Amino acid sequence: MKLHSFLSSLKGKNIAIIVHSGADIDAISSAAALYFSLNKKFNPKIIVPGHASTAARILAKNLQIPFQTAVSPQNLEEFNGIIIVDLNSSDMLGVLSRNVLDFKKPILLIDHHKKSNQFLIKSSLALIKENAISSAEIVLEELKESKLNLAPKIYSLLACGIIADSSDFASGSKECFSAIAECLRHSTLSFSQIKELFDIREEISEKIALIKSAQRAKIFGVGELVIVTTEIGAFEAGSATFLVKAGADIVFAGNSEKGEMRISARASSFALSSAGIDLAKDILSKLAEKLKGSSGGHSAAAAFNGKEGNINQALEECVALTFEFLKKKNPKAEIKEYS
Ligand SMILES: [Mn+2]
Repeated sequence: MKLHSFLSSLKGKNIAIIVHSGADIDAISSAAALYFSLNKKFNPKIIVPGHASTAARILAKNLQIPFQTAVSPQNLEEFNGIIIVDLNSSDMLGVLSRNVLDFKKPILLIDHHKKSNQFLIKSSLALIKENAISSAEIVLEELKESKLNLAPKIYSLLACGIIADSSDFASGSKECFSAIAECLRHSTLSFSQIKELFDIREEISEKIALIKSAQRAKIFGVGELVIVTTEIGAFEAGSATFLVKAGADIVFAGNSEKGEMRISARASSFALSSAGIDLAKDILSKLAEKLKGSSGGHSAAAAFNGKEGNINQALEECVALTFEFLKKKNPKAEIKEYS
């Protein structure tokens, strides 16, 4: 009942719901589910530091989710409390990290990432379930326990978060499947209609970007694993997911422009089970150390953000770190490039 006790501790109605920079579907759908269930009694506002992902923007357009982006530090004093969703490390708050760290009123944190060493708050109000597949599942439990009246739209939203963070149920748990069953029971939409709410292939530019990511792929083999890197102007997360669906086991898709370098990494369930790799911990956190950037995510899906630089070198570094990891498991492993 953390949400319930947080709400009763507030001394006013203004609540900021803050997600991570580069907000993904799980982040925006969890934030929106909170927004639409609180907006009758409270005055919530969704804030995305930096930018939201393409898929998140499509979902927000389709379900009229009001959110504002913060491109520079922002005074948060007008709020009586903050709910942070889908992150627990201060660097994932981007431009707002200092503002949140300085915030003295109640903060509730709902997340399913591994507890980072830059953990945001000391408060007992942190609600972290590292075994949950998505933040949406945790939000669903909290909303139900708070006895709020949940409209069908809220169930559709939470279903989006579960579908996206489980990579279409490539990973899942019994809690995750029972949560999606519950969402589908109460939503007015079918499973495929829900998936269409955040389908990035609805625009031609995105379809072409995904196909180009395959055209530009560099392909490496280590034992049974296929590692792919690609440089793409945008949609790096969508491209990485697409290339895993196309057959790659480990993908690094990146770009570097406008002062920023971004790399999205995805792994197949075969890579997770056969190599035991954790992309966030074993690869991108090490890249972040080398390139002085930041990283976050999970074993199968992770992201790196850094300063603009040579993207090809950074992608080569990702492959080298992956090979180094695989070689520790099997000293006889060799790497081969397929051209
Ligand atoms: Mn998530």
